[in-house]
Amino acid sequence: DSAAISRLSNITRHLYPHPASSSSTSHLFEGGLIKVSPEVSDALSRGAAVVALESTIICHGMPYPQNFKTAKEIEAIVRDNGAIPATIAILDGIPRIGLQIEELERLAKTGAQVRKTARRDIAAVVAAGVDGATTVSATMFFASMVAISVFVTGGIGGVHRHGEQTMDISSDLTELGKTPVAVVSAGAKSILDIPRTLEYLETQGVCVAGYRTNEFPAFFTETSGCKVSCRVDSPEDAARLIEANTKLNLGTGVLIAVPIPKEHSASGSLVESAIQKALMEAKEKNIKGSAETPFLLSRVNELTGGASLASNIALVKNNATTGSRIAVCLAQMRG
Ligand code: PSU
Ligand code: MN
Repeated sequence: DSAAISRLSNITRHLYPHPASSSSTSHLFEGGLIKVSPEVSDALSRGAAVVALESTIICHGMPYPQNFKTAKEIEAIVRDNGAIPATIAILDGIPRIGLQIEELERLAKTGAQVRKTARRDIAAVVAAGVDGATTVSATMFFASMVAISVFVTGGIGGVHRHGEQTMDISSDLTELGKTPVAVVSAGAKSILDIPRTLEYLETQGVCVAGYRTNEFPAFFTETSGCKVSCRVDSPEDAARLIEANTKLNLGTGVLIAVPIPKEHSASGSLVESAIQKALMEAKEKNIKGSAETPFLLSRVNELTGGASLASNIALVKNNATTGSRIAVCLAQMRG
């Protein structure tokens, strides 16, 4: 409705004070190129806590029906902690912020047939009028467009092993370098080169904060052996960090790294040997580029007999709880 559009235009005007970008951004909404659900739009206009959620994790990160069940549970956790969930995806060529349950189900059921959509794919998916499952980079882009400050996911992409030769570096890292959204994740999987991922984030000027830890977590396990440069110990601490980043107009994202709860951490050696095997298979089958991460995720899950999927689901839920609390603190702070 037009009231919602004008509220969103105000938000985007505030975000992009430059007149040229303000008119072109609000035109996006008026032209119907982006649709924000009424609930999310209302929460944003009230300054209430909103948490963005991605859709690649649904379509490419987990099998059906666990992906659908998890997506619903995550939205429920966000609500239980006082925030409004905003799952982001592209449906029939329209970027959507906040989905109905039937739309979540459609994405979950169609799974890997839905095009994985990183930043570089957004224009092509919109132009083709098809569905797209947004990765961390694309989800950050859309979240930032409507001024959502907190985004919860499982793990981020990073520098792939041998990335110094292949140059396979996830656009999640460059997006963190230029888009002011706080991403709450359990670190990065050891399918990646974690030390180089952290180096790259440093180059991009991204603040990486350990949540109640001094170490960067490795998704399935609490530690990666790599230290983080900053630590927060509560949702308030994290919100203060995000607010400082915003007020200073640094323009960069913040990565809040929340270790998997001890009771859910998978055996490090079990996962590591599965990763080694999956990496070898990917090489043999010549699986590269954007297909590599989904392939590795599903092979590691198969090879660990589902243990890694259970850990994956548990850590996303834990991140949803922490991320929602951070979003609520931030909304109160901005009150
Ligand atoms: N890591 C995970 N689970 C995931 C992803 C990464 O543990 O679902 C997804 C996220 O959407 C992330 C994307 O943004 O994979 C990164 O893909 P690539 O490595 O192709 O950039
Ligand atoms: Mn890649």
